[in-house]
Amino acid sequence: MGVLNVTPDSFSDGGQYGDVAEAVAAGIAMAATGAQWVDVGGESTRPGAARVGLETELERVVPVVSALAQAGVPVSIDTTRAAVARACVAAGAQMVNDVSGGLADEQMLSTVAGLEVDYVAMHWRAHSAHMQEFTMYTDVVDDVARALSHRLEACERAGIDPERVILDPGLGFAKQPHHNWQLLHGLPRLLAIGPRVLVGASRKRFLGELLDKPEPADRDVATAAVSALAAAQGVWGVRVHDVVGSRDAVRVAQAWQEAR
Ligand code: PMM
Repeated sequence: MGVLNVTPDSFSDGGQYGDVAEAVAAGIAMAATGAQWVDVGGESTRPGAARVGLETELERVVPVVSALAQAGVPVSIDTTRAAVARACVAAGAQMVNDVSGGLADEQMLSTVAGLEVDYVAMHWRAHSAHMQEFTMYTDVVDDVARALSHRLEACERAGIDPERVILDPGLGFAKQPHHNWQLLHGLPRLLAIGPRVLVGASRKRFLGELLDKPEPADRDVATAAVSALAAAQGVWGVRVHDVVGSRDAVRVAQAWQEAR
């Protein structure tokens, strides 16, 4: 899954695209180079980020989603708002990627149930402005697995087909660096819950801290390493900025597994 942030302030690629046409061209290029999904987001979730208004978010994402869908690119919409999810599915998106797993907007799960699209439910504790105040865990793998199981139950109660749900541990969201490593090591426990699993490690700070690389764009090799290892564990997808590196990494992992 390629990341297409149409925000002025995302942590690694904010402000990269000058206009809709540039963003659309970047999304088409991601699909052409191996992204099976392009994930369009109009609200930065970088730690400490303030929220954007609904209208601003809609103005940023709907034209890009619409043009990509028309070009035949499978689009997921990265939003915590039901109204944005609804507008983007109407514009052609086929998946909703909700970093709050339905907790930020009480209309989200029932809206998604009615839209009949795939739904990513990520582990989340608070909006980005405050999330790093909530990094206490008894056992992070156990706590996140339990929270994701509860979100899966909430999805089912709202009428979402469990086959449509994808779970995501939410690396970097209300997590300290060691929590992210423990969650990666604990992927088998998350996979055992049942649904497909998505991992979003791309360019995140815990990789920069490990390798002493303060620039997010210098973390793509590390990201590809995570992609290979996560693919070998059996995750369904990896959400990345550099599609080519992770596409190659995932292919290596696949060939390795298939030789069994
Ligand atoms: N991370 C970010 C944004 N959206 N969605 C999912 N499902 N999983 C993630 O880990 C995730 C996400 C933050 O990264 P960005 O600013 O590079 O988009």
